[in-house]
Amino acid sequence: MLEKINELSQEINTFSALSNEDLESFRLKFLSKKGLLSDLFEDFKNIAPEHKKEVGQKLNLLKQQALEKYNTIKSSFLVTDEKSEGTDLSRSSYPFQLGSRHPISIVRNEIIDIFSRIGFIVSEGPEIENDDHVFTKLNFAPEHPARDMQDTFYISRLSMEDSNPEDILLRTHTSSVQVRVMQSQKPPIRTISPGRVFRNEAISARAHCIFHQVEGLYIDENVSFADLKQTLLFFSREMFGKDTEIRLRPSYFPFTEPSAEMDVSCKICGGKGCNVCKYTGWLEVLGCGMVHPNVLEACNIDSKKYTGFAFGMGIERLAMLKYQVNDLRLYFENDIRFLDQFKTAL
Ligand code: 2NM
Repeated sequence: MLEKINELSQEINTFSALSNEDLESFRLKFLSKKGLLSDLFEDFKNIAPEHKKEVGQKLNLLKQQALEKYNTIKSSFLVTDEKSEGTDLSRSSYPFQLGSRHPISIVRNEIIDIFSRIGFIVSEGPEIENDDHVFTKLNFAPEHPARDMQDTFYISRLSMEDSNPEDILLRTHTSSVQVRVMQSQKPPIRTISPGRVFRNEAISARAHCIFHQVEGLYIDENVSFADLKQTLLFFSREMFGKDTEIRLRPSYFPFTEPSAEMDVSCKICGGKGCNVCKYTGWLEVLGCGMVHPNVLEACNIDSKKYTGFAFGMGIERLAMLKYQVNDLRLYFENDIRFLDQFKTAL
């Protein structure tokens, strides 16, 4: 009996388990009701009384040894299980690399924020549009050069000679969103539509075939050019600082009459002239005007009763002015060295 106990003690001592199954067979072999220790305790009843003390002690020690082994291995398995469950092994190690918002998103959010404070609501629409929403309802003449394949990306064009309301194309401005708003809502309308637009341009430091716009639209009774000017002055001072001045120069757009382009006083040199404003003291920021009656009528809004103003600006251009970025392509390359510089921005 003592020999058997010694033998098992050695086996228990050298036992190691790689898996829960290994550990379970250990339990079955030694500690279960039909296990070896149970057998030994059964045999113990037949031991001669003079040996009972010694054998009993050894047998109890053996049982203790087996239980300790079992519990130690079991708890080591539990710890590793818990650890690996809560640990993302694909995660990069310390220090964490924090991301940052893209400058285009920062400026877009800032524009949305400013206009939402004076009651403008964001509206969105599809990037893949038709001729009707992008050109015809916006008072573009049938032969307008913007409809040319040289300027617009067509997905399908039914007739190569004439534009067709069913032609499918990538929107060249987000005014198409505002056509949808005018068609589906009654004035008063106060909305801005930020989004991506597409033009068939050769890519350079100053031009890209994809860029971002925010367009604004305000339609109600008695909306005047003075309302447009005050709205744009408010926007410019929120965006560029409270000392900012604006000026409007006459311009032309098919969808507005009269039309204008707006400059803001250069905040880099305070209007004295520098290389950012090309020594003029002014920076061109956006286009605007009173919505053309033809546009209102095309969208089923009574142009005798209602008037409206609209404006449109390029987000890339505003971000260039704000952060003095001199190459548009930087916005699209996602070079970490460029993006990292906006970490402290909103
Ligand atoms: C601009 C300049 C002037 C404009 C017009 C409209 C609409 F849909 F109401 F007719 N939305 N945006 C507009 C007017 C856009 O971008 C330079």
